[in-house]
Amino acid sequence: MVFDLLKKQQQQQREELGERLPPHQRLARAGEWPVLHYGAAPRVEPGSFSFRIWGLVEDEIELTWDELNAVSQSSVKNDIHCVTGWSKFDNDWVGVPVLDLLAKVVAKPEATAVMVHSFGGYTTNLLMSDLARPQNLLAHTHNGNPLAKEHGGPMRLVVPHLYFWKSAKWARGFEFISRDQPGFWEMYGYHMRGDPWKEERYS
Ligand SMILES: Nc1nc2c(c(=O)[nH]1)N[C@H]1C(S)=C(S)[C@@H](COP(=O)(O)O)O[C@H]1N2
Ligand SMILES: [Mo]
Repeated sequence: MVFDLLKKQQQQQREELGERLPPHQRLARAGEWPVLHYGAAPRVEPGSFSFRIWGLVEDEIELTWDELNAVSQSSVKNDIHCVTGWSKFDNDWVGVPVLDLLAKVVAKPEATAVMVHSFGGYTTNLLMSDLARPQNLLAHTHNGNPLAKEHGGPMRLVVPHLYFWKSAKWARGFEFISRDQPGFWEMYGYHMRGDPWKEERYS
C-alpha cells in the first residue's frame, strides 16, 4: 500500500520533471552552478563598461553602465539548459529587457541576425527573431545577488529558450548583420541555433 503510493509519487515527479527537462538533460544538484567558459574571465568594471549596438542600424548607440540600466529593469524566472547536459531550474534574473534596449535603435530592413560580442572576445550568433523576445535579459543579478564575475558579471545576456552557450557572459554589444554567421562555439561545430527541445546541440 505505502509502497504503491511511493511508486505513484515517484512516477508523478518524473512526469513533472519531463515537462521541464529537455531530452537527454539532467538536473544539476541543488545549489550547483557549473562555471564554463573559454579562456580567462575578463575583468569588467561598471565604471569603464559600455554597451554598443552597431552594424545594420540607422544610428549606432553606445551606452554607459548607468545609461543601459536606465533603459528599464525587469525580473525573469527561467530554466538553464547547458549543451554539456546539465539543467538548472528556477533562476531569478534581474536586468535590462533586450526588447526595451532594441527599441532604442532602428534596424535596417536587411538586419536579420545578430552577432553578440563579449569582453574578452567571445561571440555567439542569434537570429533577430531569437534575440527580440520578451524573456531575454541583459542580467546583472541572479537569485538576489550581483552576478558573480565567473558567471559573466557585471552583465551577461540571458536567452532562456536556447542552450546556455547563447547566453554570452560579459556582454558588450550587438552587431546587426544581414546573414546568420557562426560565432565562437558555432565555428567549432555547435549548432547555429541551439534549441534544447529539438536537441540542436552540434551541426
Ligand atoms: N563570454 C563568454 N560567454 C559564454 C561562454 C564563454 O566561453 N565566454 N561560454 C558559454 C557556455 S558554453 C556556457 S555553457 C555558459 C556557461 O555559463 P555559466 O559559467 O554561468 O554556467 O556560458 C556561455 N557564455
Ligand atoms: Mo556550454
